[in-house]
Amino acid sequence: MDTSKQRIKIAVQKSGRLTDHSLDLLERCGLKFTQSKDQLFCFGENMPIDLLLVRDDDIPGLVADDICDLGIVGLNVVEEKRLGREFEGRETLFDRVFDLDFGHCRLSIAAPDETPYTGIESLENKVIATSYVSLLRDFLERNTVNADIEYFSGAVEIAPKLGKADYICDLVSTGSTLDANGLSEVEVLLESEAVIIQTRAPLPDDKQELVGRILQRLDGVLQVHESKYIMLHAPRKALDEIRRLLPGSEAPTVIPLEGTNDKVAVHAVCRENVFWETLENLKAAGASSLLVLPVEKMLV
Ligand code: PRT
Ligand code: ZN
Repeated sequence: MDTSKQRIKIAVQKSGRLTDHSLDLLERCGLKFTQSKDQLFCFGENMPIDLLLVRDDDIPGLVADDICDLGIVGLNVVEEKRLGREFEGRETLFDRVFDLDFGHCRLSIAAPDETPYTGIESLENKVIATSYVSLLRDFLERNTVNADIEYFSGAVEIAPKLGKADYICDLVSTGSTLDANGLSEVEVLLESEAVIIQTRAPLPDDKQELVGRILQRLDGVLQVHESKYIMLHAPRKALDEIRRLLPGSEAPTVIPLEGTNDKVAVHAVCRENVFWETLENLKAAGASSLLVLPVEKMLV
């Protein structure tokens, strides 16, 4: 008997922006894994739930083809695949179950700063470089704009400088990549975040029950945001940047530090997990004496 058939497989990004958050979320659902030597597979130790670690672009296909039962991937990738199949007249074979509240970004059209942009009609007969051909095509069709789509697999932001395109269409999160390349956002096509998708293939009862259980746990974890209390010292002039970097925090408490005018203590409740990367970014912005504490109870 092939016991692997009864195990749930979840496709997760192997190495990228969604990896830490995806694994963290699954661990918070009480799942424990051991990683295989080739690092492509994580065996579920305490439940028959395994992970396949793959490139994010492959996740919708693996779920659609029923190789994985569930997948965690950006809505941008899901929508690109869904629309790509729709344009080819093929059915979408996965369902978006719910949004996971991390990996936030948006797919936007950006113009070189010197380009006069007066509205969507400015795109008429222009060339737009993107890796998101289907999402862009859908947007142009919905707005009855004729423009040429130039496929770029990466480094889309340099296309105008290379003389390959008039505009670009790419993911934006902080906007610093656009700034660094003299580009400004002119249209937002899609607001994206990580989502969980499920295969449409019918599952045997025991597997369906297990998928139901894991989705229920995920839902429970998402409802209780894992808040952290963060304390740090910062130069007063870095406060705006530090506020921007604090993940999911509302107005932080700013306290003057005895014996100095230019430094303050900042205390904030962050309603998202605080990763090392965030602490490193805060430090680079001038913060020191960083302390992150778990929040046990909160009454707001
Ligand atoms: O190797 P693999 O194919 O798995 O990874 P990848 O390189 O395709 O993806 P990765 O890890 O870069 O991103 C995975 C997912 O994270 C994306 O599909 C989005 O859903 C989400 N995400 C969130 C982002 C960003 N934010 C983001 N800022 N994906 C990419 N970017 C890039 C963007 O393409 C641009 O180059 O970051 C740059 C812009 O960032 P800012 O902060 O300068 O605006
Ligand atoms: Zn990718």
